[in-house]
Amino acid sequence: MASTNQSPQYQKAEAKFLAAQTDEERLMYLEEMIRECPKHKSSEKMLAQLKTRYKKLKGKLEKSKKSRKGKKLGIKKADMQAVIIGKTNSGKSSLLKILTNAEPKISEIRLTTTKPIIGMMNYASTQIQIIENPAIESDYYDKGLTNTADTILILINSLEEIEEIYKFLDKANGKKIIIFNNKNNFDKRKISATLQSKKYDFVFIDIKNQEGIEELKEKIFQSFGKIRVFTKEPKKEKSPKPIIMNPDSTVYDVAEKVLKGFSKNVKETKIWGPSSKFPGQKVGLNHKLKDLDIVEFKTK
Ligand SMILES: Nc1nc2c(ncn2[C@@H]2O[C@H](COP(=O)(O)OP(=O)(O)OP(=O)(O)O)[C@@H](O)[C@H]2O)c(=O)[nH]1
Ligand SMILES: [Mg+2]
Repeated sequence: MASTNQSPQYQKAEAKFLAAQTDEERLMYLEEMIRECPKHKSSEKMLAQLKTRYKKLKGKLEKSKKSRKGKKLGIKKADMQAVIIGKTNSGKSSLLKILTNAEPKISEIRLTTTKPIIGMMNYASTQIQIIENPAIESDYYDKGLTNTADTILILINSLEEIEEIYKFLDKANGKKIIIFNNKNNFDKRKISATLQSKKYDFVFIDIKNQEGIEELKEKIFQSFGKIRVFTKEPKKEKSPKPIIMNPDSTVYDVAEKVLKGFSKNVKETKIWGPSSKFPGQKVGLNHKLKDLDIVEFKTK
């Protein structure tokens, strides 16, 4: 593409084209070059070349866009998964950062988060996966992620946002928790009273002042409806980490899980905690457990 005898506008566009960093930019400047290229006989060949190049690049870009859209993000769903959704700038990344080990970019610039960001929250000796979904009003928002999450954390800065966000939840099955982040210093009492009267499950927080964060963590954990069971061996301390079970799980279920299918090897079971009549009570395999029970297995 010799640019001799071309107009200064064309030469400018060409210079920008050559300096471009991305294909999107290249495409934009190619378009400009085509526009600035003289349309007379002597430039015919050159114009044709430019157009071919433009078509090729455009095709390439469209293909990569499609494959990006169709590709699963490869997020491995944990036992307990919550997704944060909300409008841009509502504080989703700030919340993710305060709850988990993730280090998302936080900025007053709109649509800073352009792909889901995963964090892990340690709470009550359990690991909970929390994901920031990009803003609902953007192309980056991942509907599937919200639809499959166990719990949906709806982050808002004003009450009007609730209705707007609920429009995105027609196929979402998870538990919903409304989190009111008081960025604009509304009257906490009034907001809480309204949310309460509408029977929403909600938490009032102020990320900047770290208000309400512990209450929120507890609510998130409770939303999964799981119970924590510690196990122990005779004459030893209980396990530092509980195993996470569904409610109404029995001693048998726990034995199957920790002994990897060898519950038949259990000779005797003792329990401590909320489901026991007294500490160290001997129970059978079909005894139902409660949150924070400790189970001791004596095996053959
Ligand atoms: N004053 C105040 N500012 C906050 C609070 N929470 C977040 N911000 C600010 O609001 C801006 C946006 O916060 P982000 O956490 O990036 O918001 P986001 O929802 O992740 O936004 P996008 O990813 O861009 O859609 C940042 O400048 C934050 O510092 C808060 O409780 N109080
Ligand atoms: Mg963000």
